[in-house]
Amino acid sequence: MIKTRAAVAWEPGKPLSIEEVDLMPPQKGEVLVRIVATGVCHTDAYTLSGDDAEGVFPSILGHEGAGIVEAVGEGVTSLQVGDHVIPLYTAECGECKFCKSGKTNLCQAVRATQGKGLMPDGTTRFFKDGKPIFHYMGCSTFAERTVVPEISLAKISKEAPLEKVCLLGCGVTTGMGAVKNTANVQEGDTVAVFGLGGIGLAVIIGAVQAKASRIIAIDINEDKFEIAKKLGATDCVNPNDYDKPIQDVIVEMTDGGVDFSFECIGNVKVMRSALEACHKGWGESVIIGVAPAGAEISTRPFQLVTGRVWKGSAFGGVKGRSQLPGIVEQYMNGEFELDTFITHTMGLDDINHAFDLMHEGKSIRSVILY
Ligand code: NAD
Ligand code: AHE
Ligand code: ZN
Ligand code: ZN
Repeated sequence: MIKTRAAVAWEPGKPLSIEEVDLMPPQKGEVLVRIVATGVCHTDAYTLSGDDAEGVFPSILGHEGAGIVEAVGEGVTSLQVGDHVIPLYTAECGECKFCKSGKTNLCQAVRATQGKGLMPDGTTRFFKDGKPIFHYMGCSTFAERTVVPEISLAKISKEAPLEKVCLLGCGVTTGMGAVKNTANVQEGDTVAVFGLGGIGLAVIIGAVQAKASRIIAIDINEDKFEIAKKLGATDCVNPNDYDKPIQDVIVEMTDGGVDFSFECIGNVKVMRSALEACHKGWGESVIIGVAPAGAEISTRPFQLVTGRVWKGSAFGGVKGRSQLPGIVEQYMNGEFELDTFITHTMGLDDINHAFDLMHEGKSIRSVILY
């Protein structure tokens, strides 16, 4: 066993506990990674809250990290000690029906065990006093050292700053990818973005890259508007300023609705607004936000009959092993920035403060530096 520092989620709704845990060496097809930095995403807070249908406890959360390979298990051929990597919650085996389909990034090779907090062989690598601690989304980046399947690691340039590109492990890739891969926004299209956290702001970057003519940024926290405008939002709207539904406001602003909308909150009522803010005949709405267990979406079927399209996007439709290294290169070439997202940095001991800042609406991303 190796010792590692980790933030353990012992039970839902309780602060994380920073402690030393035991970590088994990587087994067949697995890799030991020293995490250098990790972002804190709203999905970590969602699972910690107890709202996640797949939430299991005790577990080590975190899925937006970057690190360095320290050891490889038997049979690992694509990675070696010293490689720089980003853990993937959407693996890419290249061999399953999903990978081969050319239609989706949702590799299923390890998804079933991953959703139960287990490694592909059905056991855990983390222990405390001999008792297993569950993994999270196949990543568990809130541990200084973690074990991850080989197919759940993207090998990236050693030149890339890990304390920044960790954000490409989830939030920024998700938002930009949803615009490019899921929606395929074109020059001149109009876009509405609901929720201006790390995901919504990355949607704005993607929409600017796609040369959208109008980017309407929507949030109930007006503190988010300055960054949204800096990144390229053309209009900022607070739904609380109106006494009619926000979809009616957007439809009026855009001569019938936007070409594309993105829900980046995880609120099923806002998902409906985002769909109904789309233009009759062709408007498409992409759900990115993750809603609590049991929540359901609804709208009048007439909304779809009359040409609006409802879609969803996971990890921005990006295939992690084959495409993420290229996205890291794009960042290195200055095609987009990450600094604006990083409003706070802190050590692992202060990780609960990162959750507080998120809940208070004061941060975009807190990055934990080990
Ligand atoms: P965040 O908490 O940083 O941002 C959410 C934003 O939504 C905040 O600015 C908040 O003020 C705003 N908001 C809340 N309620 C609102 C309302 N009623 N109307 C307008 N704005 C409202 O969260 P994040 O890290 O950006 O994540 C956003 C969502 O995306 C979460 O649900 C997260 O779980 C999900 N997510 C999904 C994927 C995916 O692959 N599908 C990836 C990452 C995150
Ligand atoms: N466990 C949840 C589902 C959570 C979810 O939808 N996760 C997104 C990524 S969020 C990253 O911050 C995702 O990629 N989903 C596809 C997948 O295969 O999980 C539940 O409802 O059970
Ligand atoms: Zn995330
Ligand atoms: Zn696969």
